[in-house]
Amino acid sequence: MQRLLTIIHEDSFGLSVSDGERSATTSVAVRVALVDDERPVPLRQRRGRAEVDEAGSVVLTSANIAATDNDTNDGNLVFSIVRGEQTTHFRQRDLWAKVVTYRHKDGEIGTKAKRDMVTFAVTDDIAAPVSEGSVLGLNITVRPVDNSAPRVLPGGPLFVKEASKATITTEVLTAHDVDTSDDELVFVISKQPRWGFH
Ligand SMILES: [Ca+2]
Ligand SMILES: [Ca+2]
Ligand SMILES: [Ca+2]
Repeated sequence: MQRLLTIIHEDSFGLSVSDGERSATTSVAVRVALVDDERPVPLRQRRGRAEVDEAGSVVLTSANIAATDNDTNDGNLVFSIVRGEQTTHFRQRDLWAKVVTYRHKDGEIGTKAKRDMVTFAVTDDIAAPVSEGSVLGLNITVRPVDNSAPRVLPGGPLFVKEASKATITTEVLTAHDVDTSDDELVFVISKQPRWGFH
C-alpha cells in the first residue's frame, strides 16, 4: 500500500570546506519525513464491556474500545465491523464525540441476561483492507426487560356441581410470560360469574 509522507521537521547544518588557506561555508537544509507505516494497537486495558437494555441502545466511547498509533493521529483511526457482505466504518474521533451506538435488535431475550460480542478491525487508513487491521473485541451484556405481556394458555372448562364448590387448578387456568417468572403472575377477576363466586 502506498503511504503518504508527512514532513514533521525541518533543520539545517553548516558545512565548511577549506583548501588549507581559504574556506567556504554553506548551509545544508534537512527535512525529516515520517512514514506512516506503524499499525494501530488496541488498548487492551480498556478492552471493553458495555451493557445495554433489551431493545435499547448504548453509546460507545473510548472507555469501551480504544486504540493508539505511533505515527497516525489517533482520532483518524478507523474501526470496521464486518457482517456478511456489509462493512461499517467509523473513526476513533466519532467515539470521542459519542456518536457511535450499539442497538439491541434481536427481540425478546427472556428472563436472563444475554451476551453478545462485537469484533472490530482497527486500521490507520480508510482504504486499508480490513484484513490488515488489528482485531479488537467488545463484550456486550444485554439486560432483560419485563416488556412482554403474559399469555393465557387454553385450559378445560371448570365443572362445578350445583350448590357445590370447585377449585380452579392450573389444568383449567394457566398463563405463561416469556420475561416474568410464573410465580410473579397475578390473576385478577375482571368479570364476575352470573351464578356466584366464593
Ligand atoms: Ca500508523
Ligand atoms: Ca423482555
Ligand atoms: Ca412480562
